[in-house]
Parts: sequence; structure tokens; C-alpha cells
Amino acid sequence: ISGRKTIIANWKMHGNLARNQHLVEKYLDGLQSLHANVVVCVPYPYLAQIQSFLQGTHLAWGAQNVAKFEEGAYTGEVSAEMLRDFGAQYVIIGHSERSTAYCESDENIAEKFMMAKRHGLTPVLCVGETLLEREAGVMERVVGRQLETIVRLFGGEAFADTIVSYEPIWAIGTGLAATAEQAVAMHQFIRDTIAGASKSAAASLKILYGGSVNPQNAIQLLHQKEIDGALVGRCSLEAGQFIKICQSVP
Ligand code: G2H
Repeated sequence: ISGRKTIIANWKMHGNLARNQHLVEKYLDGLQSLHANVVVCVPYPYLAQIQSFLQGTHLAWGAQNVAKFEEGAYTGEVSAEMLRDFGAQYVIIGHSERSTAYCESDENIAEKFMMAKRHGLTPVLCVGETLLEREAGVMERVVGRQLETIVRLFGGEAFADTIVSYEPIWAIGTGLAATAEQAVAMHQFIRDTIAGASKSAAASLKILYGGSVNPQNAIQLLHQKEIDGALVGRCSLEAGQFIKICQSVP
């Protein structure tokens, strides 16, 4: 992972062949000279399509989930090796929309994280607290627990050259982003927590912010040295907005 900031588009369950082509062509047009790494995470069926458009360009691509198993009788699952077959370099792990809707445990998420790493994918681990947890002042305890499951099972070194995305659940898709101060404080906490387990892993870790990032708030968020980039949902579906977000990387 280079020292540049990373902007990841999370298309979630949106798109079709025609719309994807249109969107990616606009991305490629608008993102020619950039200071950022740009990654597009698409639904599984469109990996081949995105590979055909982005191969040989400066944009990378990835998926939004991966199986915790190598291979076998796991109906409906997609393995890390399969993602590699389609040139994926990144995979989002433990997004709250999955952990909530499909009851993913911290242990499951940790196993997916390691499976991605073992296969040379960069895992993008999502962590974050609910509004109730923030109001109760326990957000650091919650995020700490999410990180520590990986440390406990695989050691702090597991975080070397990976990405953690701080995604406060109250900010996801709500239009209400965290303030730069709130994000910076949590990003410092995340780096300190990992440093407590492995200083070298903490130094190579990228910490992104996700949750209602838009072209307006991106400027302030991305100017913070503690914020290594952004995970962008809704605004990644509008090429103009996504390009503006990428261009606001200083
Ligand atoms: C958080 C984010 C991208 P949005 O889920 O992962 O989505 O930008 O729509 O809040």
C-alpha cells in the first residue's frame, strides 16, 4: 500500500451492465491525474466487467465480502481465490450492513479478514459504533472490541498493510457524517490500539473514514493527516460527486 490516500467506491447492491459501463467510463475520464489510489468495490457478478474496463488503468477493484473458507460445499459463498481470479485486489470485510442483516460475528469477520490476507487481497475492515453506543460514550470500547478480536485470534501483525475503515453506523447512508474532530479522535484511537499489539503493523495500516462522505465534507475530512482516505457509498454512484471527492485529496 503506498503512502497516498485511498478512496474506495462501495457500490453496495447497485448497478447493471449498462449503468456500470457508463459510470466507470466517467470515472476514467474524470480521474486522470490524481494524488489518490482509487478502488471500486462492485457486486460479485460485475467483477469480470469491471476487470475488463479497469485492467491496465490506474484504478483498482475489489468485492464487498468474501467467504471465510478456502473452498468446498458452501452454497452461495465466494472464495478469496475466486476474487483473485478476477483481478480483485481489495475486499470490504464486516460492513455493518452485512454484520447487522446477516448476523456476522466479530470472529467470522476476523476469519474473513485473514482469509483475504492469505490470498494477497487487501482487506478493508469496517468498524464503528451505533448512535446509542456513541451517546452512552462507549464507542471506543465497541471499536476496540472489533479490532481486538483479530489481534486475539491472529496477532497484531495481522494488521500489517491492511485497511481499517471507521464507519459510525449512525453516519451510514443517513446524510449525517461524523465531524472531522470525531473522526480524527477515533482514527487516533484505532492506530493506538493496533500499535499496542504491533507498532510496525500500526505504522503500515491505513485508516479510512466512511459514512455519508460527499464532495462538501470530503474536503475537510481528507485534509486531516489522521484520515488516510474514504469509503464512499451513495456518492460513488454519481460520477461527478465521486470525482469531486477524489479530487479533494490534497
Ligand atoms: C458507508 C458508506 C460506504 P454511504 O456504508 O461504505 O456508505 O456513503 O452511503 O454512507
